[in-house]
Amino acid sequence: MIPIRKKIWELPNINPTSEKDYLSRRTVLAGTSALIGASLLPSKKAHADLHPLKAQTNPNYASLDRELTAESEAISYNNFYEFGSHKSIAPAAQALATEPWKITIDGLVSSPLELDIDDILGRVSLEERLYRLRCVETWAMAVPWIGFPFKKLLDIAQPLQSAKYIVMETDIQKDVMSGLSQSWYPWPYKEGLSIQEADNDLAFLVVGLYGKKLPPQNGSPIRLAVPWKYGFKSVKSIKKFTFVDSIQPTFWTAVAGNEYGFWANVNPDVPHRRWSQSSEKMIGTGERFDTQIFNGYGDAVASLYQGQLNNPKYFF
Ligand SMILES: Nc1nc2c(c(=O)[nH]1)N[C@H]1C(S)=C(S)[C@@H](COP(=O)(O)O)O[C@H]1N2
Ligand SMILES: [Mo]
Repeated sequence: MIPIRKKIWELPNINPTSEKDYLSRRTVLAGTSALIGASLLPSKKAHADLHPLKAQTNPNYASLDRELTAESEAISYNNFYEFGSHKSIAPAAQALATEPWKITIDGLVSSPLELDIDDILGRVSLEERLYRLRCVETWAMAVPWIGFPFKKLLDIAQPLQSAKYIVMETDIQKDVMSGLSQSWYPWPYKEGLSIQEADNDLAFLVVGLYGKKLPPQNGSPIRLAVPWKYGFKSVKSIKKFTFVDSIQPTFWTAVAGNEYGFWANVNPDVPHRRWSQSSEKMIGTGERFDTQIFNGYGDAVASLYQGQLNNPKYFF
């Protein structure tokens, strides 16, 4: 990210820079003014308005190898470029309009749908899962998400046989997303998964965290969590799911395709072009862990990439 206001624990040992580091001086200046604008708002706002949301913990995802990240950290240290290319976007994100929230499901499906988020929530049951989150920038968190398996959305969407991939798009709200004025970025934020990945039990659509509804800065009202992949795959505030037959450009592959790939599976042995991925630093405690292949979720997902474990294309 922009190298200002970094705290010591944000600085990994091998000087990783940001997803946008190659951008021009003009870009950096614009990003800086967005930062100043956001930090004028009272930071307390980021913690206001959290509504309780209860769900049983899925016993398969009830424990982790590390302590959970403090809730106050998870909701105040965020990547959400629509609100600025720095980590303190939570105050600005409070302006995100999330009611009503219509979701479009289109492309290669038996019939296109527009559903209110509440219609979808009426057709699934929520559960809590403790997942690790590994950002490509080498910081990490451990978060108790509340949501439902992505495969439930596949049941609702009814993709055609010809559908092979899903494109997910974040909402566009020009009036409150100051980042959208940075027109060199390919808005809206987009990400993608193969249908097999979305059908894997680990792929999770999230509507809450720490026993509460998702706050805007974490991607309310609905975001993805795919913990075996780098954090940028876990797209926030999703408005649209489009089923397609081939891999489409994503936000980050369009911005810097030589540094960020479509597959983005975590692998400590495949470095980023500008830094090592061998270890990670926990937000809040600063504790450092060795990064694990598939972020430690290999038992669940390695079979999706059978015969490809030595192919770097799947790991950046
Ligand atoms: N729409 C949107 N989704 C996004 C991003 C973003 O900038 N915009 N950043 C991604 C990145 S790089 C990370 S690491 C995670 C961070 O999620 P968190 O803020 O809930 O920890 O969100 C991902 N989802
Ligand atoms: Mo990230």
